[in-house]
Amino acid sequence: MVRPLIAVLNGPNLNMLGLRQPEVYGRATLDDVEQICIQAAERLDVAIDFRQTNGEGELVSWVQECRNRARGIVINPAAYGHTSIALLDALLAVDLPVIEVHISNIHRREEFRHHTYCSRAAAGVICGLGVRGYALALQAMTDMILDEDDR
Ligand code: CA2
Repeated sequence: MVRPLIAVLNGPNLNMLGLRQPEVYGRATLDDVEQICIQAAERLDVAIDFRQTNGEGELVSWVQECRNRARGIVINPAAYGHTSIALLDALLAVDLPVIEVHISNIHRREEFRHHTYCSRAAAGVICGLGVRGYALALQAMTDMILDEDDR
């Protein structure tokens, strides 16, 4: 059986993880996050495509590319979550289940981080649980795909 593909997309500045602001984002690097996702995917028997970009347009294109390719999208949109209607439109148009992840608890932070456009397109949002939020999102997405296949 072909393993279902889940796209794990990361937005701007997440390539800096672990290098600065460990008090906010912890000490794990983006490579560590990828390893966490690879291990979770092996355990869950799904395939992942893990990517990061600093470009809004590239992130929008990656979401579009998921159509007819992936079964779901786990996305940490980073700051584009707070600003990008283009990203929201892409997530709404792609017609796939979306789970939004934030490493930090955006609701305990500055007011401008409390709202994310992406949340309107998301089946669920995980924030404040550190990088383990990615593994939890993959678990939830796998459950959602299995539920869909059962129907
Ligand atoms: O908590 C999250 O995962 C965020 O999506 C991270 C974004 C931030 O804009 C969101 O409000 C919440 C920032 C990612 C940048 O991460 C850095 C890590 C280390 C040093 C500098 C930036």
